[in-house]
Amino acid sequence: MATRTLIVMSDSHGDREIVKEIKGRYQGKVDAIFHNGDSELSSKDDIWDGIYVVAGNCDYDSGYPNRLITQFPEFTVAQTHGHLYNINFTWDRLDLFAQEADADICLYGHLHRPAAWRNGKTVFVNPGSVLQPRGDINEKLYAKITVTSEEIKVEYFTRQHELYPALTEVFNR
Ligand SMILES: [Mn+2]
Repeated sequence: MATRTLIVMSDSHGDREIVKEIKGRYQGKVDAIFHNGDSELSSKDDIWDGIYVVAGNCDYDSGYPNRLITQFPEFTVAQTHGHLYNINFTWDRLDLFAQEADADICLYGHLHRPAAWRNGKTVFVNPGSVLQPRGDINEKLYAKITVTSEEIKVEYFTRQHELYPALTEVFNR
């Protein structure tokens, strides 16, 4: 299969400039760009042309979907913010969502903490927050996912687009 590259950001909380910058940097050069919610922007904003975006708990604009399933020729991506799946307390419901979508990759946000982990066939990815990091890793981050027939690689980048190598994870397909 062709190598597919996905860019994933989340929880930009009103910072339109960083969304615009990441979009400008990658659009046309990668296979897809995702925003996992809590942008706090209008769902009608033309910044969303070409970005898969879902609703967060801080998005009061009702124009955003709560979840998106995006089908690529070789794999399926399920995407949701996470608050509707109670992810502060349990992974069970998010896992069920991923299983029902038969997802190879499940994208979420909400926790503002970068994380890449696998359960069953699904690789779960939280890109962290591009504005408000929480937890041990005090860095504003977004994620790049590279999918080949052999592996799913998850890498994190700073707002200056520098690789944050300590967080790189590689999962066999
Ligand atoms: Mn948030």
